[in-house]
Amino acid sequence: MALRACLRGRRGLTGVLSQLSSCNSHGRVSPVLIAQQRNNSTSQKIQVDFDQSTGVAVMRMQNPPVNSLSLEFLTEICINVEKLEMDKSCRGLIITSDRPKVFSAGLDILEMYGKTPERCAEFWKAVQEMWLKLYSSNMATIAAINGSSPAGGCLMSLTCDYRIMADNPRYTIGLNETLLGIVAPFWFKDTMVNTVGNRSTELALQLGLLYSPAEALKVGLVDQLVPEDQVLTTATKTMSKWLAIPDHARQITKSMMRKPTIDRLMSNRESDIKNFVGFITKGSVQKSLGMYLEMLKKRKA
Ligand code: CO8
Repeated sequence: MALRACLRGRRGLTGVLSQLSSCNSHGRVSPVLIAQQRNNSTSQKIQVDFDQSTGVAVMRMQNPPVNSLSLEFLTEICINVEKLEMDKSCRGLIITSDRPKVFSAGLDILEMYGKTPERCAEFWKAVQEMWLKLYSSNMATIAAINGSSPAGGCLMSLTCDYRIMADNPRYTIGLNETLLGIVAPFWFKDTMVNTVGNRSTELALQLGLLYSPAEALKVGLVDQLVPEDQVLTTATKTMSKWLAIPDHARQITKSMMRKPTIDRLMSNRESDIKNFVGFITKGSVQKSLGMYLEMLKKRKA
């Protein structure tokens, strides 16, 4: 992957220099230029605003009510990330939510409840695909976590290079799978270990811990807390720091850190899908999921 990063040769130092040369005398990019170069694309569930003058795309998830990751939504995410990845002028990606109070509720539980093994397999392949695309991205990636982010939502933010969360004690983040009577697969676990270390992951996964923003910061699950209305602006400012590093050096370093984890899933994709389907279609697991869904509805009532 490091080689791929090199060969694809995202802008690198030359890119940084050419970007500087398009600035005015105060070092700012002209607003006219920004307006001309902004490149937006919207699918039903995702809004992407790509500013060519900065090389940064903002991807907003808008899948009501809680940005749960269904097969359809995961597919849209993958297509959009792939498009940005192919566009060499896009160097940074900020992922955020357009929904109030929720970044993402994680995997769509309805995709795992009462579905055929074939459909479950297709769904799980899409979950793997999203993780692979984001975790191995050559772009610098920042999660602007402007709401709760349990389970798959937490995983999604863990694929990013940096996490900024709204400092609102009502929000939580964590891999809470055991609370649903299900088990986070090895690559969820590996991603968390790579972020917060073995001991914190062991506690978090066994107990299905959902952390408040302050607790998440303390354990290293997020990197920074800011007032809710500053999540996106802080992410944008932070991104310029990441993009000041020559791309090839940053990409090769990222690849060096993440490659063993990615390779592990790549060489076990089929068996991981089989494990998931075998596990999720078990009667006892289906019962747990059914009870959890009921609990969600009751809590609302
Ligand atoms: N999937 C499907 N529907 C969901 C989900 C979800 N993940 N989360 C919420 N919903 C539904 C609710 O049931 C509710 O539906 P309805 O309107 O029909 O009653 C609607 O969305 C709105 O939910 P809330 O009223 O609860 O919304 P709030 O804004 O009050 O709260 C939260 C938002 C905090 C996100 C809350 O909804 C919540 O805690 N949701 C559950 C989150 C969760 O536990 N997700 C785990 C999913 S499993 C996963 O991601 C990894 C699985 C790994 C599998 C490994 C197997 C081997």
